[in-house]
Amino acid sequence: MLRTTFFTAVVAAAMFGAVTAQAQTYRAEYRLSTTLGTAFTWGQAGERWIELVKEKTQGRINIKLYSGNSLVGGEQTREFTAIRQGVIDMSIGSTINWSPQIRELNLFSLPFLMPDYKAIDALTQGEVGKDLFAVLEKRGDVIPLAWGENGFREMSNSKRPIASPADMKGMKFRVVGSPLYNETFSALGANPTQMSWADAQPALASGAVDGQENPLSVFVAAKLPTVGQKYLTLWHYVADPLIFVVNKQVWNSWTPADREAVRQAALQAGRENVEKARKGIAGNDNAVLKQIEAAGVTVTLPTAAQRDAFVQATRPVYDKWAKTIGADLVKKAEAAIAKR
Ligand code: X2X
Repeated sequence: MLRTTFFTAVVAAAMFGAVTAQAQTYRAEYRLSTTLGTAFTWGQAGERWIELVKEKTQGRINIKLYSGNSLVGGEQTREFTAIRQGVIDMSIGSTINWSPQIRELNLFSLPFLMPDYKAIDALTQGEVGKDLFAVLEKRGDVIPLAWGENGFREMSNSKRPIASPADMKGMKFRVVGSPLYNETFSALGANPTQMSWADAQPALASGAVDGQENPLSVFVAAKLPTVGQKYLTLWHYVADPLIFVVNKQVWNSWTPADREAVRQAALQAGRENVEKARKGIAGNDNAVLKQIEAAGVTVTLPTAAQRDAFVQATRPVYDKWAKTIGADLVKKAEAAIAKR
């Protein structure tokens, strides 16, 4: 009798201890940041990651989505710093938005580095992807888990069809807040202005800027033809992969089994996100383009010679930034793309 009571007490104490330990380390809710919301594939990837984590951890890890970079007042280029500082626990972020803090991520913004989807995959799914994850973990204090995709960035404007750098002369473009974009658009003869996505939409609507560049899926979901973006040039000059990350301290507060569950959830949500981001755009499936043309947009597909004029005009910017990114990393990326 006495022994049984003692045993029960020990078990109870152990169980209670486990519960308190969990209560101390696991928060009731974790904050996941994205730039675009659930009307876009990017925000939908956030919802999916949350759902899969909940399922795979039997509800131990609950996450809330903060889209529009609302935890940093919409300032998407400050997101990475906020993850590092623990203001944001998890994120699905764009390589463009994090490149002011992690210079190697400018790789994907080198003009005309990646000619097609296979080239993106050759980087993200190969050695280059691993190298970038190592950089993020070492210098960024985050745990990178999986790749997603925003897409190839195409240029639109309200003024005229663009088939050459000369057509861009003096045109005002909203660009993302990475200095490489300013230099690229200046090299093309345009007049770039850096602003957040939150500021870009009213600026396009009021005509404060003439054009912008974003993936076709964003162009459609943000209804850019309704704010006068009537000319679209398919030049595929850069593409921005997305990266699923968790703040290092938050990661370390979870059990190894839960970490693995979060990783598997990210990998699955990432794969689904890439597939969704390419749907209607890749290969012969051009449903998205048809939808854009139906909205009265004039679509320009530059010829090889026309495309080459954009490549030549931006080559000095490429060469300059290759040094900033790291000559070895850029060479490795070029070799992986050549072999794809
Ligand atoms: O701001 C943009 O253009 C967007 C939404 O594509 C990014 O966050 C990079």
